[in-house]
Amino acid sequence: MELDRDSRTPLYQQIYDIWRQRVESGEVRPGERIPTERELCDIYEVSQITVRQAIQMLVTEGLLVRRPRTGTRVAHRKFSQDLIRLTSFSEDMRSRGLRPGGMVIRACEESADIRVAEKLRLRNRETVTRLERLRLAEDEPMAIETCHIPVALCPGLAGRDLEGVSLYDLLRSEYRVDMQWAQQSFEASSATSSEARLLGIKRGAPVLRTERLTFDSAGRPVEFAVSVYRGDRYKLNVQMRRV
Ligand code: 16G
Repeated sequence: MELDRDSRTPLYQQIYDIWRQRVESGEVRPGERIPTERELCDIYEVSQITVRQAIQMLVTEGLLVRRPRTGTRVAHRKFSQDLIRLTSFSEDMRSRGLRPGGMVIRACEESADIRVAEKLRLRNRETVTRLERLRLAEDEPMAIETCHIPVALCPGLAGRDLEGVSLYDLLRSEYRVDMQWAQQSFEASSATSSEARLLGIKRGAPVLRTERLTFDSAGRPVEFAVSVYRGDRYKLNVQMRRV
C-alpha cells in the first residue's frame, strides 16, 4: 500500500494504520513475522525513525511483539474476560469458539492447610480434594489452576476421571453442587520455573495470579482456587457504575 505524502496524516501514522488494519483483519496471522525495519524503510521509502515510531506504537498496544533474534511478530490476541458473570474455564473458552481442555497435574486428598481451612470455613483442618490442572485452549496452555474442595461436600472426587472434564459440570451433575457466586482477587506476578515450563513461557514472564473463593446456591464456600494465568494471553474487563 502506498503512503500519501500530501496527506496531513504523518507518515508514521499511516504505516501504523496499515499494519494495525492488517493485524486486526487477520491478513497477517498471530506468530507471523513482519518485515524488518530496514525492509519496511525500503517498502515505504521512509527513514528508519519513521518506521520505528510506527512499530513502537503497535508494540505498545500489544499488536506486535519484538523478539530479540527472530524479529518482530504479530502478537497472539489476549482473551478478554468480563468479570460480570461467574463462569467456568470451559464456558469461557466455548463462548470464544475455542475447545477447552484440562490436563490433570495432580488430584489427591489432603488435610487442609490453615489458609485453605479458613477460606472454606473448615474446622479442624478437615480433608479437602486438591486438584491441580493445566488448562488449555485448543491444546495451548493458558493457566494452571489449583483448587481445593471439601471432601465432605464432594466425596470421592479425587478418584474420578477428571481429565478433560469440566469440574463445574461434574459438581452439578454428580454432587448437586451449583456454583453461584465468587470472590476473586488478581495480582501481577512472574512465572516460576516450573510454572513457566507448564505454560510454555519464559521463566519470569508476567502472569496474573488469582485467588477465587466460590460459593454454591446454598451459600456454602465450595471451592478455593489459586490460579496462574498467562499474562500475554489474558486481559480482564470490568464494568462499573457510579452509585
Ligand atoms: C475457573 C475457575 C476455577 C474453576 C474452573 C472450573 C478462576 C480463577 N478459576 O477457571 O476455580 O475450577 O473455572 O472450570 O476463575 P471447568 O468447569 O471448566 O473445569
